[in-house]
Amino acid sequence: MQTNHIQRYEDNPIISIKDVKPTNNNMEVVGIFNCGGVFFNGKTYLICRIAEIAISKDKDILLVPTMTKNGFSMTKYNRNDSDIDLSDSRTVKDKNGRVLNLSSFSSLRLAISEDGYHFNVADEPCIDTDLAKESWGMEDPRVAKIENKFYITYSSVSKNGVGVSLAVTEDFITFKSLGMILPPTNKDTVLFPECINSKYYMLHRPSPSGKLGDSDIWLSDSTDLIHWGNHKHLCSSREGESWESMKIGAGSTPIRIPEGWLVFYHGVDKNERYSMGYLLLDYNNPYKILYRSKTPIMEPIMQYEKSGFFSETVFPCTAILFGNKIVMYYGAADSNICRVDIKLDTLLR
Ligand code: MAN
Repeated sequence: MQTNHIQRYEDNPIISIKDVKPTNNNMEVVGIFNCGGVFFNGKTYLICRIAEIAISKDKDILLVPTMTKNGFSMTKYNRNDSDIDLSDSRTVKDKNGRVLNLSSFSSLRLAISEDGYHFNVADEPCIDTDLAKESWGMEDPRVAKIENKFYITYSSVSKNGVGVSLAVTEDFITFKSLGMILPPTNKDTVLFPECINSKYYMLHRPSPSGKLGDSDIWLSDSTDLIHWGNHKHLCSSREGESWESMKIGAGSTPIRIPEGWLVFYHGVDKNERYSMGYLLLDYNNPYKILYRSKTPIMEPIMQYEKSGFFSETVFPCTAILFGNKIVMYYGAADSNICRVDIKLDTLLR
């Protein structure tokens, strides 16, 4: 179903597994999905998350790749082992629910398009894996253009947890890592593209692991993009039967529109179904929420969103404003990248 303001591209997905070359002959690409991107010098640049598993000759054995200084090391898990839990396709857990490993390894590669529909995906990662913090992979990039540089926030995953790292590029050819800016457990971090009252701002999503607190959206500020403070809780997941009862996380880089800052975010329900909503934040004081969508503006309803490496998922990371229209590139079922065009006037009406 399409609504008045949401127009999915009819030939979705626009980038899929077949467009991606595996890292080597022992690996199989299982997804190209959550991507951060911008429109720059007439081209669309997307930094895409590529997930790969190791090819196993024995169907009962799951081989999990992790990065070491000598290349990939494979950890073997027997799918019939009753001591491990593979019920979530993304992880290998023990019987107590502790994550022993991710089931795939993710890296970040650049995809470039002249027309916004046809993309070429690079064969190599654009940002190197840092073994100290990313031996389990790099995930879910977002890009913000700030003062003529492009800043990339992404999740760094290792056995020590998931934190948020920052990298910068001026040309999408050379990239410089600026280190981890938020320690575990944190992800879903988007930078505001402009300073507000001489400070940089970001939205992020800490996940308290105990029984106190929820996985909600927070807002922080900084004077140098590296050191962040003034942490404040911005908005909560909604309780009960809601489409966003379990957790929420910022999706795309905030867009400045006349009404304020427009931010698309994902909400997860109790069945781990990922849908999309939006927030409108005050332009001068982003701590003030002017509007929050009550119902999802997009849910996983198409086959390519309902079924994949992690099913029932739409995951927005890129929204680009062209006149009165937003062009969004989103991850579908942790398998593909899709495009949806969103008409602003009907969305905000
Ligand atoms: C988590 C992240 C995302 C992923 C969703 C759905 O939020 O790991 O990368 O898309 O789960 O699996």
